[in-house]
Amino acid sequence: MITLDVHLDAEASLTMARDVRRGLMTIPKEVSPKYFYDERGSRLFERITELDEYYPTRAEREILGGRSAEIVAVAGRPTELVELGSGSAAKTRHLLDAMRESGCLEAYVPVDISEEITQRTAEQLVEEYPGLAVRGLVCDFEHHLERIPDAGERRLIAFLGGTIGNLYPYQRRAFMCRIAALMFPGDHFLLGTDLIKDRARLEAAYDDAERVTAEFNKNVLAVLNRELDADFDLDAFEHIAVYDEAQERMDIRLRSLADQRVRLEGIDLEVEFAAGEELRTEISTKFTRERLEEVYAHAGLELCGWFTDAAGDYALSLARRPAQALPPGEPAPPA
Ligand code: AVJ
Repeated sequence: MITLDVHLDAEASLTMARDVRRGLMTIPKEVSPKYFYDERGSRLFERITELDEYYPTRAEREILGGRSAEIVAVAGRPTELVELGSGSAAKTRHLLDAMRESGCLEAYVPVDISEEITQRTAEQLVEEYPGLAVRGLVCDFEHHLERIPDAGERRLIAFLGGTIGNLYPYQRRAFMCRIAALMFPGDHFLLGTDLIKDRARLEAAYDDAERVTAEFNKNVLAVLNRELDADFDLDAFEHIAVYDEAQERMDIRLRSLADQRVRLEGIDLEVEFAAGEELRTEISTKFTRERLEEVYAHAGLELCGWFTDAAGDYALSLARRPAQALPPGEPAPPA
């Protein structure tokens, strides 16, 4: 009942080398947030999700816990749940439960970068959901979305957690178009997004009193030190989190506290930081319903469901391919 399709890039470390080199040579300097999540980074993120100031994880859990039955109904009782970035599938169970209760559940397709976690999750789920087929896909879904099997009758493709907020608009548009290209009539896309709110709450969520987010942010330098044999001094940088109202996103950076030179032995690169110079490590885009309607429309999709927590802090939205208007005289496609 379990199959696991592994498409891990043998060149992942080459990709990182190229990525980091490009990021450190551009102005302003940046590194991708995907390098936050080594073991320590993942543990720090877990702690972030439990902070008083960081509401998105709790808000998403509230929505999934309370409204999964409705989501499944609006999505047309999907037979298959495809989850991008499934991890341990902690929140997924709400959706799987709702699908089971409505009698439509047949398959779960977790898509994740970690083979170990995906295998473990698959084994647990076939025990918890007798008869469930699990077809896991281990890959970096930024690069291998097209490998997602299209066997399902009606699929719900879920991308939870608000990770889409990490993408720049041009990356987000490309990603959404590729999602749309995977969708057959009857398929739905379920997306988790944080919503625009007052600056004070947004900035507190990314600069908590316990300084866990600061540690999480600086951890990316520790990853570069280990993976690329670099000599970043974590104490020579300060955590910065500001809300950019014009761009509707949190802008998260590390500010150099002194003039300094850093050597990355592994990619034979030396970079200078002036005192006060900032290295961007992450953006986290915030949305409104109207903005999401635009995001979907650009990819040829339409918003067909909107679910928020009681406080209106976070949204799960459902999108589908609109019914195609046929040119006059054109026969209807086979059902
Ligand atoms: C996992 C990308 C959704 O943007 O809120 C949390 C990551 N960074 N605190 C977010 C994060 C700093 C988080 N996402």
